[in-house]
Amino acid sequence: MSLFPPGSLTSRLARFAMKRRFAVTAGLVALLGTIAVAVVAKDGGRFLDVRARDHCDPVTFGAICFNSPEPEVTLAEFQAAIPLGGHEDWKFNPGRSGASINAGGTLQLESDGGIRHTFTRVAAFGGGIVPALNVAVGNAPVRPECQTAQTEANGNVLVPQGSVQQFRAGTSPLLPRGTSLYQCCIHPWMRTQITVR
Ligand SMILES: [Cu+2]
Repeated sequence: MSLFPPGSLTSRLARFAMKRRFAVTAGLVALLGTIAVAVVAKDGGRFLDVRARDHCDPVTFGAICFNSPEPEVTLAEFQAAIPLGGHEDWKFNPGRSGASINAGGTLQLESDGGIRHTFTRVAAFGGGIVPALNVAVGNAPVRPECQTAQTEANGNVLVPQGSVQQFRAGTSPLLPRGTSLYQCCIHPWMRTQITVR
């Protein structure tokens, strides 16, 4: 993108072309999104780092994958893993065993991948909003929580590429006291649990 001087006609045309391409392929992003999340509790339980991870390869995934920190997994490899439970590089950190944080602490939710994900509090794990990817979880029915607007109030937030979001444990509707289950509504094998104590 630095090939053209900022503001030049060539630069503007290049940006326009990129935007058009993105719009055309945006629908595919949902099919191919990935999350990996890493969680580390620090400061005596007052801070929890949660990552949504993936390793999408932009060359084969196309425009739905960008700024991928580790572009190691091709679209074919990703697709081959769907019937086997979903690609293991698409995950939250902390993983399924989860983590805990003290009430009043800060959960930082960060994208660590090249595809968008959601971080959605669910009453039980289930399917997401992309039928083709629900094969990875035995075609489980779509979770109703995945069909709400993506807002903190709904406990259903989008994790765009490059994003960093913070939520207050015990106060945010996303993080009530007790143990909650979370999944990605695009890649439903991405699951974790967080306890607010
Ligand atoms: Cu995901």
